[in-house]
Amino acid sequence: MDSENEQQQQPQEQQENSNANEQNLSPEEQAKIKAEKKKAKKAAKKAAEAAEKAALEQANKQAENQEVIVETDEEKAKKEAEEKAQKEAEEKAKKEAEEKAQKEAEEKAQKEAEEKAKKEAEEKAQKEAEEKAKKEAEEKAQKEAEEKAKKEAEEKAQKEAEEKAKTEAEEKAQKEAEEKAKKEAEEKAQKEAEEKAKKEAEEKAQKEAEEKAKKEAEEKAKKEAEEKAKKEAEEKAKKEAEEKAQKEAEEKAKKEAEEKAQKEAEEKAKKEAEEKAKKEAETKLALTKTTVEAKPEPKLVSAPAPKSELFFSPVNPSFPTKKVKMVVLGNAFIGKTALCNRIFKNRYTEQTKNTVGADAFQLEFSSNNMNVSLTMFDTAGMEQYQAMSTQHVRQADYCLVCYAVDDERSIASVKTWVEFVQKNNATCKMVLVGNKADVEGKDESALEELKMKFTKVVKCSAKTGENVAEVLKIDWATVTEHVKELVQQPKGGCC
Ligand SMILES: Nc1nc2c(ncn2[C@@H]2O[C@H](COP(=O)(O)OP(=O)(O)OP(=O)(O)O)[C@@H](O)[C@H]2O)c(=O)[nH]1
Ligand SMILES: [Mg+2]
Repeated sequence: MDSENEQQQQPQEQQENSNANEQNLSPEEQAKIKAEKKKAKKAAKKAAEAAEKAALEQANKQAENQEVIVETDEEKAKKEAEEKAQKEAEEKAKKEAEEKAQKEAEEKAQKEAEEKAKKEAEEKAQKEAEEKAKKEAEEKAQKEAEEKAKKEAEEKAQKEAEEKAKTEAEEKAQKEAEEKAKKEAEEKAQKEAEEKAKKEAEEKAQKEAEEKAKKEAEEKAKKEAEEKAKKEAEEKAKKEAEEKAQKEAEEKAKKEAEEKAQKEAEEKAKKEAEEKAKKEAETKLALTKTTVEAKPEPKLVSAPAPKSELFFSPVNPSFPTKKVKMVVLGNAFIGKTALCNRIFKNRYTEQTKNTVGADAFQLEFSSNNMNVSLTMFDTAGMEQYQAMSTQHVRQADYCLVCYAVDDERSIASVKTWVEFVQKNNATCKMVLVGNKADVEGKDESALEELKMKFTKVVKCSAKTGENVAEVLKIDWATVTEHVKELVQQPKGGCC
């Protein structure tokens, strides 16, 4: 009985649960469940009908089997009771089968509906959860994006603010540095200006002091020089008077010698000219011969006096005659006298004496349709005799400025001799003669700048005679005949 109650109670609870569940469902879902239930009920009814049919068939079968049996009353009552019991049992079984089928159908339908509902609910829940999750994810992403954007914006703003601050700081620093530099430069400039002003003031003071001292020294020196000059002038006047007397005596003697030499030369030339016409054919041969003979002998000490034909053609009476005065200048011991001896006498002497005063050489020859009457003064190189050289230079048409190629001092003195000539006779022409070319020479670079002052530059050897003839190969026509008057000029040697 308890189990029966339980069985009756269970569907009721299930019904209640079902109703309760249905109440939670949507109207569509409830309609769906209802339709399912209807379907289950139909199926249960069908099952019950089938069971009833089967029980009926079985009872009919049993009745057929028992028809042949002769029944008694007892047996008949029993049989009816049994049939009744069986019928009741069958009805009960049928009812139970129907109930069970219905119950099972309902349970099945309920279960399926629940499962379906559950499934749908789960799907819905899942869908919702997914949507929610998706939504949340989107919201989150959006939020993150916003936060990121916000953060980036903040960072950007911060960065810009920092950069701005940095730029401002840099500008400020630069401005400060510039102002500082400007200030320092101004201070420096001011300082330098002050120092410069100070220095200039000091220099000015020093300069003034120096100028003052210099002026005082100059005044003192001037005073002393004046006194000295006065003294020297007195001494000089005295000396000059003495020298003048000596010079006049020398010139007189020299003039007499020159006149005598000139007279002799003229007579000699005249005689030679007369002989020349007669010996014309022989003269050429003789000249050639003489030239050959004239080749200097290194050891020739006292060669016979040569004729002027050694270097020049003889005078021609039909030619006009030009008188030329030449002066040989240069340091002592460079071979001036030796050179004159070679030119005028074709003679060379190893041992010579220093020239004292001056020696005169006379030579007449013809050149380019004119006769040249050449007087050459061989001056003394020694310093104490240079006063006389001054006089000769003043009257000269030509000067041979000589040096010895192996004598450095004589090379260095060429400049002084040139200045000496230019000072005393500005129009005088000059030939530069480097003697002793037979020996090894010294550096002559100092002469380079002077060479332009000479009409001719010759290197020769009085000793060997080499190139000596070149010295007097001059365009005599261009030489202005000397007409200068002897003008008394203040004395003073150059060297
Ligand atoms: N090797 C060489 N020696 C020479 C030459 N000419 C002159 N001498 C020598 O140089 C020395 C001086 O010669 P001088 O002719 O007396 O010299 P200077 O220039 O007339 O001297 P001062 O009369 O004192 O001015 C002598 O010993 C000569 O032998 C030359 O061409 N070659
Ligand atoms: Mg001499």
